[in-house]
Amino acid sequence: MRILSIQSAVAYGHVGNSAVVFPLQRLGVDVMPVYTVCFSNHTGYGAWRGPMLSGDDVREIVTGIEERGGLAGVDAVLSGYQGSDSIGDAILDAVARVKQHSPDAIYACDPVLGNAASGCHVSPEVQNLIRDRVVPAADLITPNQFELGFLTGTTPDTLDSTLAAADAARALGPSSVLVTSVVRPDRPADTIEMLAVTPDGAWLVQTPQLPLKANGSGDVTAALFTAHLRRTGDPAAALGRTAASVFELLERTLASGERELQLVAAQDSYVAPHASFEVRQIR
Ligand code: PXL
Repeated sequence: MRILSIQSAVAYGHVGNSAVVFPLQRLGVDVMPVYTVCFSNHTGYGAWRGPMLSGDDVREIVTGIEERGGLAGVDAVLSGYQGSDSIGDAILDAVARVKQHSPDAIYACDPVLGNAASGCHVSPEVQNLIRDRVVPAADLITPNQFELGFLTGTTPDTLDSTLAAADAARALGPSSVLVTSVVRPDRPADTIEMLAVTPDGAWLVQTPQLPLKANGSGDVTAALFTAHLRRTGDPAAALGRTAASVFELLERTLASGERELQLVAAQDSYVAPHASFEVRQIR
């Protein structure tokens, strides 16, 4: 399997491509990382150093890959946090070119906008670009519940309203939606759920909610689900495997006391997680 992944690079810690490349490689995926920023560390620290690339820089790199024949045989294009609207345009351009060379490729878009706790943390231009142009071009999107609400102009807060919002998001273009955080009022204490909705049905998985918020965990979730769904075509299997791997990664990170994801130490959890969570088909 081959994935073109257009995301951030950080030297210290793990977000964007610096979070997803290793887990994907550990699963045997041939990843072509294209970087959108080259930062010292993620922005969660409030200070960082290093350059942002422009949309033209990203286009140049994708053109170079194309000239080597590297856009053929691509199974998926993956994108995450977009710091500027010129990057969004370059990603859309890359998706179109990959689909010319690889008609079966899917575009998996993590519509990174923010979260319920801290609100939106991308500019209004990027918010509009993602909602109006990027999401409609995607085959799979992986919003959290807050992002799902923004995309659909709704406030999903129960299982029914989250399912309805996922259907509304699918009406925008993407055939599949993974809601990476479902927090419904009637859930058991200290649990969190993920919901996958595809043309074939809807599936829910519940895991313990660990007391930590690690930057990059959403990036790993999106990448693993994309790879497993593309490889197996089985949403329930992809959901269960992703939940188990990410839970173990977070559990190990929590135990370490470190702020950054324990991405390398958790390497076996991508291939053969010990954890196993029931995946329930709800439609
Ligand atoms: O996890 C998304 C992400 C991507 N890129 C950069 C980030 C973050 C989250 O903090 O700082 C540069």
